Amino acid sequence: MKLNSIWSRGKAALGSSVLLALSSTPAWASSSVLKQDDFVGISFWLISMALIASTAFFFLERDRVSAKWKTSLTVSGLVTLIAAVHYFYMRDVWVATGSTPTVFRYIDWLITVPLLMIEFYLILAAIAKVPGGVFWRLMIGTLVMLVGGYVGEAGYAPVWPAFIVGMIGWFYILYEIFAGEASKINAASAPPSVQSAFSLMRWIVTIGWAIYPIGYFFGYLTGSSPASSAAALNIIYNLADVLNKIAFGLIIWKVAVTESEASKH
Ligand SMILES: *C/C=C(C)/C=C/C=C(C)/C=C/C1=C(C)CCCC1(C)C
Repeated sequence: MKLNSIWSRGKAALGSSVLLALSSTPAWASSSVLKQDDFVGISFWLISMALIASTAFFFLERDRVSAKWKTSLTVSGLVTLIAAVHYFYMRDVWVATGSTPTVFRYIDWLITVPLLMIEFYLILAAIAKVPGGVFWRLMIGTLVMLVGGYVGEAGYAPVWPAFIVGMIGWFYILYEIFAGEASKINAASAPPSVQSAFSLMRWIVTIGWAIYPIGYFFGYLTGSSPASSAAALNIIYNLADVLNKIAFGLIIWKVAVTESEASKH
């Protein structure tokens, strides 16, 4: 057997055992069973499966793309893997208590949103020389956005000022990818397939990401109690994550495959 195929079989076996371990229900949760009409709970379930399947897909598809695109697919798979683990936990909490601890969404975001930002840097770095400043500006914008949102939602700061700080962080990211250095590098040196991926990705960051501050707005800034809108908000956030994590990853997968095929000819 070739070393290569031993390696890939080993990887597949490792992958499936990790997934099995992650998806088994812990003993303490056995008393809370998902009800047939609990649509929020069902959406947590469905999306955790979609996240797991996407993770396997992105990791396995690494074999198909050329070396410089592999890191992008690894990062896409890590995003969906980390989110899946949070979804399993959030689903259990929801089924047991009927509420979603905000803190778990934010822990998820704190890890996955910087990774999504790194994807912009990586797809440009695969085709051009990109200064480190692009990377750091995207990171700083992300942190300001999330820390602002968290201190507001968790009650450490008044909700309005915290929201505004968070919005400034997000606008800073939008500036960087629409008009800043990242966008200029893309316009100047990216081949058409990278440019179209870059443009789709930035629309996701504009429209797909807008769902979260809209949720914050209706949950905290209109005077309605967050508890009464919890079910609707959770379903909205869950669907948003399908777009912002899985579809985002698929766009990167597409450009990685297209560019790898092109470089073979
Ligand atoms: C996979 C998870 C993603 C892509 C989460 C994204 C979260 C945001 C874009 C949150 C944005 C917020 C603001 C722009 C203002 C303050 C409140 C936040 C944190 C909800």
